[in-house]
Amino acid sequence: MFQTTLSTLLRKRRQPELTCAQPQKEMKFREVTVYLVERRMGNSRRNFLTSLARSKGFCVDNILSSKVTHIVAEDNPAHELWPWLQEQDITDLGKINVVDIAWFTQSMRAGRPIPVEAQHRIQKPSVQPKPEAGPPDSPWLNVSQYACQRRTTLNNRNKIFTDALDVLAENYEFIESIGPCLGFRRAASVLKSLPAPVRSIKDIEGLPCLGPDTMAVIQDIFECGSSSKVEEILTDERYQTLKIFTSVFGVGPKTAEKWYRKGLRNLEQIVSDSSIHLNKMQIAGFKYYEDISKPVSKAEAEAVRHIIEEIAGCFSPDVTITLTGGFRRGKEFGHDVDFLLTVPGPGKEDGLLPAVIDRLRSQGILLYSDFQESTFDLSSLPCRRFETMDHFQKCFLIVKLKKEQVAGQQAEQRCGRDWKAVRVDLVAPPAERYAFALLGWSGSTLFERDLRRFARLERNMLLDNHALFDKTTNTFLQAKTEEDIFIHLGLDYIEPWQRNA
Ligand code: DCT
Ligand code: MG
Repeated sequence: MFQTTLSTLLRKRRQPELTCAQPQKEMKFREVTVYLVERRMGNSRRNFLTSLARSKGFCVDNILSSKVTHIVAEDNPAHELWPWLQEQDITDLGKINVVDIAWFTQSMRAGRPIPVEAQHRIQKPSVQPKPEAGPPDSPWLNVSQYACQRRTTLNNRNKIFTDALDVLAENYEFIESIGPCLGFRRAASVLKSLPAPVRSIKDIEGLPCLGPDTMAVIQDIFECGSSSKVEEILTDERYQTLKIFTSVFGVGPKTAEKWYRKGLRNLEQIVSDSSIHLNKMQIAGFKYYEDISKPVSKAEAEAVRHIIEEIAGCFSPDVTITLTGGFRRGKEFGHDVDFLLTVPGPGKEDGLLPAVIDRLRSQGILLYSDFQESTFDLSSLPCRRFETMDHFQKCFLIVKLKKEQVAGQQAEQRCGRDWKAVRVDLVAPPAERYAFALLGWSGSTLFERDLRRFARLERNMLLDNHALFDKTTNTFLQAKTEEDIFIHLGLDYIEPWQRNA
């Protein structure tokens, strides 16, 4: 019944790489000629990526000439790449797209060259970084301790370290040891923001949030290829069991620990133990475990959006629906789909979510719902605690998504079913609170936490999902857009796809 085992919950090992590139065969996309920059990428990876692209009909040239339309580089900071490109003496370099590997991998996934967007470009630096600032050997200068002052894309160049630190953080989360958990999360987040892989311990000396425990883990990985502390946790029965238990919707560390202490070790034992009383959320969590423990794809999220749009449109033609959470940050997969629903005009959102829920039910596609009425009251704001859920009208749902509704998916039969259960969160803030709600629900959790911390410690302001309050002047600061909030905080605007802290 529970097919998701620990091995699928834990990260997969990298596949071995090919050593010699396939020759060019059929060219499907004549308007695109790719050149892969070997420096930092390495010869074998370059060969592997060349073969991959050619097998998909892309033209990949081994020589950098003005015939090339896309120069693709991996782990090359702009201030290193651009001087090198300029030395290559190519005519019309300015007309060539200089892009990060993310453009390449997304194109491979799409099976066609995707349009180049701002986040793909490796911009020519306008000023060279000053070598005299910062620790002498560290290539990264002025990295902020606040995630909201760092740009963190999904292109994590230090996965080997951040995966290890995330295991340590998670292990502390299971024992509800908040301090050390946050310490490792912050360290991982700093490494995720770096524009290139860490090559030696010297590279990261002087960076914020990297305490002695973190440095020891990184040192271990440099010396032995892995951290013995992390390996120990990964093979620990307690960690493995808590990881499986907390993967069930509605099961947090406290409940998981309670079951573990009872001697229970797998999900079958939980459902067959008559002394265990499951709440409504957990019953749904077990019932739909096979589906909702699997990632939700972007195409599935879009299909859910269509359903909600159609239904909400019956409530009011003016309703707007915004995809938030990880998908707004550019993720291809998430554990759920988060939407913000708003209707212009004061109080116009009243009754919106109950109407949506009723209609999902009458269509026979509502598998679970937990509706929370709005308790929003501006006079009780802003709230000091980050962990507190916001007070907007919201609901946590499980809906039945028909495979035929998902773009690119056949109505295949899987386990005798043509549908998949998907977790969906809907939030309906008043329209005038939209910017704050959007910023709060876009995440990531650590980015949000640091925005609030920055507001409090650096600006004497209180920020939450409802409002921004200036304690110096005792006033609420108004905002129509996320940009307005960043301006109030005196922060450079960080795009959603740069908030993957
Ligand atoms: N959030 C928040 N307060 C909380 C929990 C979450 O403000 N107590 C924000 C941060 C992220 C956003 O809401 C959506 O939450 P999740 O769906 O849990 O996160 P996600 O980034 O969308 O992750 P996933 O892609 O796995 O769904
Ligand atoms: Mg989400």
